Amino acid sequence: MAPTPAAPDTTLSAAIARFRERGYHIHHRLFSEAEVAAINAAADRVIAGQYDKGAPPDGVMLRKEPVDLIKIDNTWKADTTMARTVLSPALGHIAAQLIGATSIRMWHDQLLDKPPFGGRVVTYHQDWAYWQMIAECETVTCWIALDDVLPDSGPMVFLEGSHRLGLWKTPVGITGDDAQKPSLPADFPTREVPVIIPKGSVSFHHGLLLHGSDRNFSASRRRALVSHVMSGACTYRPGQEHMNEWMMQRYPEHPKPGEKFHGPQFPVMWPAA
Ligand SMILES: O=C(O)CCC(=O)C(=O)O
Repeated sequence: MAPTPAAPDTTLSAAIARFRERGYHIHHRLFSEAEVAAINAAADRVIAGQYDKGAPPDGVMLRKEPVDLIKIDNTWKADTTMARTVLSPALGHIAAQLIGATSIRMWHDQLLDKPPFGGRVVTYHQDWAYWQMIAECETVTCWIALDDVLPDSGPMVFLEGSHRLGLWKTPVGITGDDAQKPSLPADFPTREVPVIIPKGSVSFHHGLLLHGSDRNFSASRRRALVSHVMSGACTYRPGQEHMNEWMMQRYPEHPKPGEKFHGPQFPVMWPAA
């Protein structure tokens, strides 16, 4: 019998201070070539509407004509390989260390597929601005590259350090409107950091970090599987529409206002069971 592959060493040290300063952390090749191949095969099945868990994902946006951006939410409900990936303790452990949390829960996942010479501009935004039903900004986005990300394939671009400026104006959807690009205070030290990483690597960013991405101008697909996670201490605050608001109500066990998130919509990722 083949030996079980050793779990990756996900203990961080200096990276935590850099994350606080810059708002992001890049972890190279957390997933192997074989794992990425299996995830991509699973992603194609989910895009084709084949769900090995017998249930659909929570949200499906398939752009066929013209081929644009594919965005599927909560693939973990639909597919075993996707679930194993986005709920992995390795992601949870790294996220926990970055935000100083003792436990991590899934918020929601997202499969993003920008086709060759396609996709669309994702306007600069802060993830937590869309997640105001989480009362505390203790969230991390774990963005798993499923293809080598190239300078012209529409990489995410971070405005380094911008998470320290607090909550910005929420852009009006994914419009591609460059006028919505935030102009930070002139004396604020920042730079644009494109996330050019090989497949299997994971980029982690803070819920307040401003980031966006351009269209895919390359001949390759640019796929990513994103695990949006939160501290296990985060509490539910009603008032903003969100997919998770409707979905969690389907389960008898879900948080009431002011309670910590719990129930099947928000699985624990760390500590590992
Ligand atoms: O993949 C992209 O281009 C944008 C992703 C993003 O905004 C996010 O995962 O927070």
